[in-house]
Amino acid sequence: MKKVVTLGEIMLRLSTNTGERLWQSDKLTMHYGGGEANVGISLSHFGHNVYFVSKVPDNALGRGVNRHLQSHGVYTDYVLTGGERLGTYYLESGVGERSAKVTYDRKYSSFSTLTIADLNLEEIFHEATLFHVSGITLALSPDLQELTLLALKKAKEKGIKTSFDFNYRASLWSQKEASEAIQPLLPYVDICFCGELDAIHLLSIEKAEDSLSETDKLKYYYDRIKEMYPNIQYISSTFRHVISASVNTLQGNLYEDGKLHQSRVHYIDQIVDRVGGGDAFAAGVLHGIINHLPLQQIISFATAASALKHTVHGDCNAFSEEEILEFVANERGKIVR
Ligand code: KDG
Repeated sequence: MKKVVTLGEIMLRLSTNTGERLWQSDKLTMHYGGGEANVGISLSHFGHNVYFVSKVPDNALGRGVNRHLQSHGVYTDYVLTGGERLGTYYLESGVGERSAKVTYDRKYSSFSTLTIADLNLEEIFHEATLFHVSGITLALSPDLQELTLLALKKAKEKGIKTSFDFNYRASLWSQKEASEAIQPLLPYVDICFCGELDAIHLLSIEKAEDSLSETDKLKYYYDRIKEMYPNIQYISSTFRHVISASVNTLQGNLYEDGKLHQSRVHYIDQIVDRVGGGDAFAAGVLHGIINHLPLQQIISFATAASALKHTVHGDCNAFSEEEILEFVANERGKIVR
């Protein structure tokens, strides 16, 4: 089976118990997480041969990362060792009307020192079918921006499908910095995960008319993106409506060839942990595209994968393809009409 390659930072996550502020916590729970690692882990659970490209320190935490990835079936051949430290992030859990809060402590991380000279892209992309990366990686250093652009170009040259998730994180960089870094990459992207706010603020697309429905607005943004970047074949995102920190609705969207395909609306009424929900969704979409599945089936599967992720602790999806298909078939997600 061909390889799937994802590139990004994986961090130590330390989270508070529900109902505690970070500054008052005396116990934190440990997980590992990172956007592109989470996507890789999901794809591994869906049966793909996933290789994660990253850099971790030569210490117990770096070894912990490798163990974590391997325990989910992800190959760590291209997880380099070096640098000073593993990036860390703290998650203060949300409750009721108070949403969760992320505090990063990732400056000078091992991954942020990764450069193009460290990687043999020819070898990494040998026998690969898909390469996925996100805007988080671009935010971490100018070298990583250069590396990502070169990697996307190389993947395209080799006929590998490329996937990019905007994953804009306001605490890492400004919208101006993000749009300047993201726009030059998009001509090399086949599949892109981009929401309405990304289209407005990072691609400078004029705001849609207020009178349009949410779906028609998204279709308008996706039509504009397709005009700007005709190379992008698929564009995808979710509508997430926050009712409280533990109750959300979720609906997936997948656009191809001028048509928008939508999942049913899931009503998730007991969110355990919503971090990584977007990554589980992206992995579901990529899984369907790699396997050439019908678009309606892809979007139902991806949205169900994301809904299920909300029910487990930690950043990564822990459900197999069979479990998600069973969930979809049983219509177990509550539907809002
Ligand atoms: O998408 C989930 C990620 O945001 C989380 O796993 C941590 O990669 C992360 C980041 O940079 O915020």
